[in-house]
Amino acid sequence: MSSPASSFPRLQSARLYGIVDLGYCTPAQVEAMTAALCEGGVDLLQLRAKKLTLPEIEKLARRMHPITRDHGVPLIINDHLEIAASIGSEGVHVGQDDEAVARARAAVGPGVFVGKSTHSLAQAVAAQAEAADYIGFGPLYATGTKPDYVPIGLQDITEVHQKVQLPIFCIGGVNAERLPEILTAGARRVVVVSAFLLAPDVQAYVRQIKSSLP
Ligand code: 3NM
Repeated sequence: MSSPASSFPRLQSARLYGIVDLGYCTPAQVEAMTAALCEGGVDLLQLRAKKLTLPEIEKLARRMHPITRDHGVPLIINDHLEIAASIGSEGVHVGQDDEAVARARAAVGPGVFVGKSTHSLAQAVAAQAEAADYIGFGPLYATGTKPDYVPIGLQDITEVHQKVQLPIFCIGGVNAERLPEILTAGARRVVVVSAFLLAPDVQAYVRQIKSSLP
């Protein structure tokens, strides 16, 4: 039995998910990066800062939020439910080793969407049973952004879309060169991190990827 699909229309229509990852930019660059990603056309934007302290991350989130809000882009906080709750972000994202979806939802309250990372078909189906609002599915390719994970390849993309009715964002090594084969494999939504943040012209690169999505 499938759980009902996400009730957030903005997730249903979202195709391109960007992440401001502090592994690729400095805190001083966060506003400019946020603006470039939003202006290029990301539909969702996450803040991910694995090496900063909670107060540092909260400060960055508070600096990003007015920019994302001005562009109508939901801001999603990676891992830190308390920061999501305190700044009033539109979403929170949890990994397999983080809080269960129900606990995350209880912490952030209704109206805030909860996404979950999944790394196999079984985890994707389990996240749907847990009533996540969307899932990340990957890493499709080996990626320096999440170096300890074994890539899952493209072969399960069609099947995950048959089994899981939530918005599915394919992630891990996504870039403009690989996008055609990822879409041919059945993906409809993608997350792009390093390819965006390291692009010489971030806004133009985002626009290029966005224009290739369904
Ligand atoms: N999560 P890039 S892969 C943050 O599979 C993240 O859950 C993944 O970065 C997952 O676009 C990943 O630079 C890294 O490869 C994505």
